[in-house]
Amino acid sequence: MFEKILIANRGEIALRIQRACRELGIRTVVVHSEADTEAKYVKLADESVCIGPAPAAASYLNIPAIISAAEVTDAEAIHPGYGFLSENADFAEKVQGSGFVFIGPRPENIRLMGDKVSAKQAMMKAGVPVVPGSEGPLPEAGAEIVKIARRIGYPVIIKAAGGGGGRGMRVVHTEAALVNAVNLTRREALAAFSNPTVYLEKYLENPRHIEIQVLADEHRNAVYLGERDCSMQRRHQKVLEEAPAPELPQKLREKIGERCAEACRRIGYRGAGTFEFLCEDGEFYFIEMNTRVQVEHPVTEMVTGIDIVLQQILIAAGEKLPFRQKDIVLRGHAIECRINAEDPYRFTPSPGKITSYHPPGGPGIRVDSHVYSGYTVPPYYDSMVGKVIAHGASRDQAIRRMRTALSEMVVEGIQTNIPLHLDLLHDNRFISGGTSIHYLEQKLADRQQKPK
Ligand code: MV4
Repeated sequence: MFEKILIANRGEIALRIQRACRELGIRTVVVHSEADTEAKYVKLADESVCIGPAPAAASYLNIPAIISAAEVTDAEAIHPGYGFLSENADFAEKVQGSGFVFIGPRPENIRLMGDKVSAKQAMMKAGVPVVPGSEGPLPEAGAEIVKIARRIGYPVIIKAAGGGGGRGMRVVHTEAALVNAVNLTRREALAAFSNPTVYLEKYLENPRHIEIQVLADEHRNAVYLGERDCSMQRRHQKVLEEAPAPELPQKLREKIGERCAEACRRIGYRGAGTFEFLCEDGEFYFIEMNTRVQVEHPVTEMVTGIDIVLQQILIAAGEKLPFRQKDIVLRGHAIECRINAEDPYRFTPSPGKITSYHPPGGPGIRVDSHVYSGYTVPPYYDSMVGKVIAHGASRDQAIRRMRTALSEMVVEGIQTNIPLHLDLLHDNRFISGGTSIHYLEQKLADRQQKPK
């Protein structure tokens, strides 16, 4: 096992990774920017190295500074967390090339999934159901593009191969608008991702966003840890996630989960990963794969009892998975509310000093947060200040526990989205379960029209 791991991230996930290291008796090095010097997890780490000024480009994305920090502190492995460099294949390669272990997938697998066209082709080959579409990059010739779209049927969506997470997409409803939309998306893709490659898919009008968590080791063992429903989102930012997905039949979960695990074996995947699907009318359609630990991993941990971050470390150390598929049983229901420092209905960021902080507790409640009374939320990074996770025997119990937790939670000095969460937790459509990816935005738009 490793003696020392460097954590190349900040905020709640830096603390989360540190806790897993402690459990394993591994010493920790935290790298941080000048804006995070006072963060609790920096003080809790065995060692810390300031790697640059506040802007992420100069610190958390500064590859030479991070590798130098690993060298001077004699760390053996680097955990990238989520965001920042976590899905940067060049970083993973440089980490390995400098003699450290990258706690994550092989660089070639990160690269494969980073290109959404090659990811989709690999998944098709591995037997994972994908959204019907161009089955590769769109050709140059307008007539060819028109043919493909006619075969698929309108509406279609044009996506950039270098995009993902909602960036570089355009919905097209008519043939008259098609070629123009493709050219526009190509130009935007070239500017944003230095890659003009685009592809086309059938546009699904009202899907849910369901993702499958997998773990795979170096020895071609792979398991799925069930799914998460992440449909409750605004502008591609997830707000509330849950596991399992409401109303998903066990047979379907097993079928799609097994396809994902098998795909991992096929491509020699290593580490934690997430297969993202759109689900409509009982069908799963693969869209993208994330090759990192995700923000919402705790809901899966709560229903499976498996520590995903700890498993990432064991896998990186070359160990075999300590369980098989039949050992993985989903128990009860878990919901996560992301707590953001922002205006709950205008969504403007609200950084600043937290003057008073009282996290909730009680049965089934977990809080993953790095903040404390007196902590100042810096304005330079994303606005998430923590996550509250509620577990219950049933979805109804998880919802009730979450309502109690959020109503007793105190965060003063900054604005948070806790009022929005409490509103959602009393929303009849949410309570019924199974709302689509458009539900929250529609609800917020309705609210704007007739304020309470
Ligand atoms: C789609 C889609 C409908 N049809 N693809 C947005 C994020 C990126 N991961 C893929 N996205 C979508 N792809 C087809 N063929 C609708 C979306 C989408 C979406 C997906 C997941 C979660 C939230 C979303 C919000 C708007 C659009």
